[in-house]
Amino acid sequence: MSEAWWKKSVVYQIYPKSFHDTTGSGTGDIQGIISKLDYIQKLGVDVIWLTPVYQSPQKDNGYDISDYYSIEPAYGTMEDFQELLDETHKRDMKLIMDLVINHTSTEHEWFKQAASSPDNDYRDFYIWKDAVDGEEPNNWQSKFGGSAWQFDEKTDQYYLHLFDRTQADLNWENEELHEKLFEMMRFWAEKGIDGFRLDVINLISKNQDFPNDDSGDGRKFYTDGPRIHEYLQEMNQEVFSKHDMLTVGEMSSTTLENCILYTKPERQELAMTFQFHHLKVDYPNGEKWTKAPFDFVELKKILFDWQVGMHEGDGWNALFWCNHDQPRAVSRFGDDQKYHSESAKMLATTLHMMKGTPYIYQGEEIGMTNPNFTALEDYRDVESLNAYKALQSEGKTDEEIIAILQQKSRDNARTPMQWSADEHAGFTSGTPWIPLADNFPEINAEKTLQDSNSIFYHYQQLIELRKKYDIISYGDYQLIFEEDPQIFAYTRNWNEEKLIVISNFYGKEVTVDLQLEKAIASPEVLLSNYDDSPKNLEQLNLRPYESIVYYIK
Ligand code: TEU
Repeated sequence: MSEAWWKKSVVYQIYPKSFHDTTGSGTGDIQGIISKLDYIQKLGVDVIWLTPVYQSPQKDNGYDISDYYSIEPAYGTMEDFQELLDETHKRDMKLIMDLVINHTSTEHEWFKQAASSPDNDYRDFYIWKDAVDGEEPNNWQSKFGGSAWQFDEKTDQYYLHLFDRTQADLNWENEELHEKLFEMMRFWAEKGIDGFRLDVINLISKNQDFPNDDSGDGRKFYTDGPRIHEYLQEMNQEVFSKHDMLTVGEMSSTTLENCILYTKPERQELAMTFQFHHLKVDYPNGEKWTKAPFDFVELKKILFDWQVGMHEGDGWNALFWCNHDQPRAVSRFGDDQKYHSESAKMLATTLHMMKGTPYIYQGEEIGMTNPNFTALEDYRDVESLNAYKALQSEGKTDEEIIAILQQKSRDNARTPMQWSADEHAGFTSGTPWIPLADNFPEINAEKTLQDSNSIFYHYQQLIELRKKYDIISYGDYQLIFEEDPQIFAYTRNWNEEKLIVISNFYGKEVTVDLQLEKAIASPEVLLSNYDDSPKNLEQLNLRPYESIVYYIK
């Protein structure tokens, strides 16, 4: 059986705005990425995912596209992009682009046309509704706060925006829109890119009755919506199937059942999916904007359900702890102070030994942390700024709100990449568009590369292991010590081989008895984050954040 290439791949996510600036503008650029390709190659990854670099007014850092066919001038030109693609390929890596087709910027030509008159040919590319009793057409809420409807005075109707009001939702009921979008996707595919990450792709099909949601914010009427599988199959037929692509769907509030359908090979929809349930374990009662610890046992349960469910259903997971919308993993689930290196490595091991395709978010490989900004002026993200206003209107003090943003803001992951101990961490010679975390003199790429024991080289080893041992890609998954409040442990089985991955998720020692495994004589230690990890599986004493991979054949 020939397996798809991306089942043995590891992906590195780049957020261009914060990666590397070569012009002194304070904003990263494409030439900056090219200048760091050797660094990325050294890590050993196979694929680079570039978050949006298309022309955009940047209200949501590129997720508001105003022209799908051109490169944002702040990042460079189409020639720069072609050079990036060629240089990536020269290094035997692949490049996937972000595709934002649930919405466009309101500065996109289609929207400008659509908003010019109710009779315009492009009107139906977007979702327009009359007021109901002088109010919004329904009670759906924007993911960034407030109503999902914006009134347009000129044409006396509302348009739908599930995100910012400058991100108008496209109307996927319109067949002509499909043609335009597929044509655009073919344009990029024909340039030679290797795949797409599809932004909130499971939100494109809306319930056409647009009902009020009596018990929520409306998401049940458009999440994994009525025609979503039909649309993805059409997209696959029209674009993906003609190229050997990695396609990863970003699935907002999705279900396991749907993700199996999205990724089961014979259905010909997508290669894999991102789901976010495991990253909501610090949202008590579903509430993001509150300061709260994470629920460890719940985290394990969710990952277990997805590991086992996708394995049994023949689906495929994208594995990740972080991206540009999430806080830094080491600050969130590890210890970004005393056990910085141990806990960053432990998190990496725990995730990379699971079944699926792992994603590394820029800076994760050096253990970048949340910046702990202390002033509102330091924040840039539209979602955080809206949350600030909402929390203020609930009566929270500035101090309380900053404490919440320090934990939850998307800006936590968006501070500039820490390249060196030089000024602005070597990110720019100008003024960075967003402040840096002030720990860059200690945490930076230059330093990490000089230390053979660093987090970077731990990631490098994890990637090498994936290449060497097929069991990591194909083995099954069994969680052990399910209810244990401190240990994250699982086994993988494949043919006659077995992996045991055991991690202490906390800063205090713990002893475990791997009773089940007593029969196993002498396992090989494939990887550990301490240089003298025990080989004896009975009465295993795990030090703070200790994490070990055992291999048995
Ligand atoms: O994210 C979708 C998404 O669901 C998150 O932004 C989430 O809503 C947010 O973190 C609220 O907690 C994608 C992109 O990754 C994100 O950067 C964009 O802002 C969003 O879509 C709109 O395009």
